[in-house]
Amino acid sequence: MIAVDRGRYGCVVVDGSVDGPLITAMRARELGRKSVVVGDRVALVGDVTGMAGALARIVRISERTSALRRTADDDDTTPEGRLERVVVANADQLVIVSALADPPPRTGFIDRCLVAAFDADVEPLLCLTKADLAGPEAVLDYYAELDLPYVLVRPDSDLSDLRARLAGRISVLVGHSGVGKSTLVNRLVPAALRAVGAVSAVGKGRHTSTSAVALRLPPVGRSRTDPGWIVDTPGIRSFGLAHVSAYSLLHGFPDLIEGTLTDQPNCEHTGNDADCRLDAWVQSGKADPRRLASYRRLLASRAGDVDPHTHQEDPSGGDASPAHPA
Ligand SMILES: Nc1nc2c(ncn2[C@@H]2O[C@H](COP(=O)(O)OP(=O)(O)OP(=O)(O)O)[C@@H](O)[C@H]2O)c(=O)[nH]1
Ligand SMILES: [Mg+2]
Repeated sequence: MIAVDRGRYGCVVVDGSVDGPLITAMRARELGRKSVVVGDRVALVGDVTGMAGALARIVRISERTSALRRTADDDDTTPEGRLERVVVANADQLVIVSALADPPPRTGFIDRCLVAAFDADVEPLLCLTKADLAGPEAVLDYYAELDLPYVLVRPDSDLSDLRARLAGRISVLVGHSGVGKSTLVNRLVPAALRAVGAVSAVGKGRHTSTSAVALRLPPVGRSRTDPGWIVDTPGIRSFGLAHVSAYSLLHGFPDLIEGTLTDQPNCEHTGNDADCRLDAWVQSGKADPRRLASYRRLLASRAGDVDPHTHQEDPSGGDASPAHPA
């Protein structure tokens, strides 16, 4: 399933790198309350010709190889607002898109995405856009102790490195509104015609893209190998992680894990755990203190100590300007 719009699901039959026509489908009653998300492999019955007016039914969802989840805390005033949602199913790679300026990078947000990627067993790739406006040094310095793959993108940059990293897999783009996800998708898939918005509209609650769409990448040269799929998603304000256990949170911080090995088993690694060895680990220069601070902010936000609307982006993580809404 590659796109959803008002209860109508767009599906394609994929055979190697050859795709069939777009088939419009609705949910069959037997699915019950199971949600169908972009990336799901589904079984269809009915009219699967894909011709105008044809409507098929989704009768089954295959077991997912991965499920990228986020707790939607955009709207935590309603019970539904705290629901954990699967964003995309069966993805292999999470492409964390962050602009280097306009809007400024938020390492707190990137850290959350990394946790979500490790939790979903999806490989992370940092994609730093608008490299024509600012340099990547501060962000890369913050992640210096991680083996985090990254690509730099500017309007005229060569995308062959990125294409090589996308080949043969399903990759999901996530990032704040206005960082250039759809711009990038349009460059990668010229036929995509994804709407692109002016950053001035950002922060007024408007997002240019309103639903996730999976797009087949065009073949590279004459190669017959699968060039992969890319999923454009609407900009998000935060990546809610309430569904991730405190233990799993740490896996988004591989640079800190070794520092916890000599801790008492019951240590929760918060600033209140007097015996926590992480402080000494950082003081001895084994990890960046900003990373420990970010980890503890995440722990605290999960414990409900901090208002998720004000804490979620760290002011200290190498990006000074809080001027832009997170
Ligand atoms: N200078 C510069 N501007 C860029 C670059 N990439 C994108 N932009 C501009 O940034 C603005 C936002 O781009 P979009 O592609 O709509 O951003 P998005 O991430 O898809 O936003 P949402 O759909 O709201 O989540 C547009 O005005 C783009 O022209 C870049 O590499 N450099
Ligand atoms: Mg967009």
